[in-house]
Amino acid sequence: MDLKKGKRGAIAKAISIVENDPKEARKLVKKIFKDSGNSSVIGITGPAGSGKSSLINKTVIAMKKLGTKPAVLAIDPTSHITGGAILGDRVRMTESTDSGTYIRSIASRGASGAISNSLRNSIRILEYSGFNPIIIESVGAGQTEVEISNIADITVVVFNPNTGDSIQTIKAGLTEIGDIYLVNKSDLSGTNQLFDAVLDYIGGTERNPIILKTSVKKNSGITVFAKTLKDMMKSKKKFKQDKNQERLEAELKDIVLNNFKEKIDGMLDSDKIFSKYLKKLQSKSLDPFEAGDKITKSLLK
Ligand SMILES: Nc1nc2c(ncn2[C@@H]2O[C@H](COP(=O)(O)OP(=O)(O)O)[C@@H](O)[C@H]2O)c(=O)[nH]1
Ligand SMILES: [Mg+2]
Repeated sequence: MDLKKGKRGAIAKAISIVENDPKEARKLVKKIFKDSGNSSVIGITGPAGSGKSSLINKTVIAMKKLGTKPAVLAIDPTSHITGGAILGDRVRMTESTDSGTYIRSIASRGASGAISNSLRNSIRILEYSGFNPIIIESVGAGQTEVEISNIADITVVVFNPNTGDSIQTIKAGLTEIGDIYLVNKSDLSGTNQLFDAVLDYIGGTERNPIILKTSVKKNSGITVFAKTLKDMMKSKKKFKQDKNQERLEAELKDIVLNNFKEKIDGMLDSDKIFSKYLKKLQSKSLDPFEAGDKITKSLLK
């Protein structure tokens, strides 16, 4: 029951299991599932280098002071390639780790578009261990920020003024997802222009998101941000149940589709119809779509 007590080693082990060992992961999820789904999930997204990790490092300390018990999962799509990013995050986040917050980098695996199973279950582990909120850091790279808003109860988008493409980023879809927009690095010039631009593009929308300036360097705006998050955790509580139900539906579909995919993948290798139409394709008497349709039809019979 070390996991329930929030023991660091037990959590680390459990997350490794859901990342690497599907069989053990099933046993684990069976044990903890009933006690999950009760923490606020805060997604923090934005371009690489916008200061998400630095900001989280400070924010969790402020949130602890406000009486919450945050944990952090940093999803880094590049971490499995170089490993460097993990170290970067770890180093930058040591301050908050020392204060007793659980922080971990996890690889975002799986097909693009699919929130990986391991992320869902890592969140469950942290919920079971008594953490609330669970903060997810994800690099805004195309699909991921949209995805993060699917699992997060609160979505935070981080911009900063020293990147010329910030306005482009704002236009490119991030306008829809944020509950809070941060203009971080507000110690740099261009902050007010960017703040005004964000206000113009996003502030007037019906959702009425909150827009704040923060600077990790100057340690300004962090307390306000932490307080805003805490208040929002409370105010969003009434939507949590509905969101959970939707997420479970999406997860169930994922699992069923995956099961089918694996099953059928195995069947195709020895399927006569498949090899028949493969030959026709290879000899160019059918095009790929035609061959695909024929095989699919025969499988669904
Ligand atoms: N000037 C300034 N630099 C910052 C601020 N916050 C973060 N940085 C720097 O921006 C760089 C990227 O920060 P990081 O937290 O790794 O960004 P992430 O990729 O979004 O997680 C680092 O060199 C930080 O020291 C800030 O408020 N002001
Ligand atoms: Mg980071």
